[in-house]
Amino acid sequence: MIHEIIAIVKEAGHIIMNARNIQGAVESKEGRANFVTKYDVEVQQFLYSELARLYPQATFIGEEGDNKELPGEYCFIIDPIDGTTNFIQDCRHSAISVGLMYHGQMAAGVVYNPYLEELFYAVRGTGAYLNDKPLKLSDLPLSEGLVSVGTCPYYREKAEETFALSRKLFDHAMDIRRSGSAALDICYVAASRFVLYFELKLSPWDYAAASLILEEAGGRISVVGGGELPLIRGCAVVAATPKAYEEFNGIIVI
Ligand code: LIP
Repeated sequence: MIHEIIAIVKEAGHIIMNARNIQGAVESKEGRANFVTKYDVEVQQFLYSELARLYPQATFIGEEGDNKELPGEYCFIIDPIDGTTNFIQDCRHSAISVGLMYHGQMAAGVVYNPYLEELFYAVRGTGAYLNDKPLKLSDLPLSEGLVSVGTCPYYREKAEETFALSRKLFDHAMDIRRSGSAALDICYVAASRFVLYFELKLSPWDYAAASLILEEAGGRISVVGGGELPLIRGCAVVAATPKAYEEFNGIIVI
C-alpha cells in the first residue's frame, strides 16, 4: 500500500509545482507570520479524497483541517505544504508530509519535496528510503555535521530560548542552518545531511511522517529533554544521530 500512497503524494506535488500567483492567494492564520494559501487547502483536500479511497475507514488530522474527529484505527497525519512561508516566498524548499498512524503508532511515513523530486519514505520495520534507495545514517557527532534550527516564527515566546540554544550548538557543530521545513529537516538527518535538528514548538503534522523515516534510518527523535513524541498534540522536538542526540542532552542541562 505504501506505493499507492506515494503515487498520491507525487500527484499532489503537481499542485505545488503548477501554482501561480501564490502571493495573491495568501491568508493569515493565528499568530505572526502564520500563513495558509489556497494551494495548502487544495493539496490537503486532494490528499484527503484520494487517501480515503485507499483507507475508507481512516480518520484525518491535517494542518488545514478542523481536526475534531478522534483518531481511528488508521489515521493520516498530514501537512499539505510543510514550509508554507518558503512556498510563498518561492524559496523552493517545501514538502508534502503524509504519516499513517495505526493504533496510535506511526506505521508509514512519506515526505516529498517536489522541487527536487526527492521522496523520503518508510514503513515500520522495513527501513527508510530516498527515491527507493535505502537510507542508513552515519552516526556522526555534532562536530562533524550541520545543525538545523527551527525558529518558531509564530511562537515568539520561544525565541530567546531557541537562539540561546542555537548559540550553544554553534560552538559544537560544523555550522547551523535554518531551512523552514521541519519535515525536510528531520529527513535530512536521516539522509546524513544534518546531524541534528531541533524546534521548540511544532505540531504533529510537521514531524509525524518524518519521525518514522528517521527512526528507520537509525536516528533518534524525541521531545526535547526526552519522551516519546505525541501524535495528537504539539511539542518541542529534537531529531539527531545517536551520538549528536546524546551530546545535545548534555548541552541542554548546562
Ligand atoms: C513550518 C515548519 C517549520 C517551522 C514553521 C512552520 P508550515 O511548517 O516546517 O520548521 O519553523 O514555524 O511550522 O507551517 O510551513 O507547514
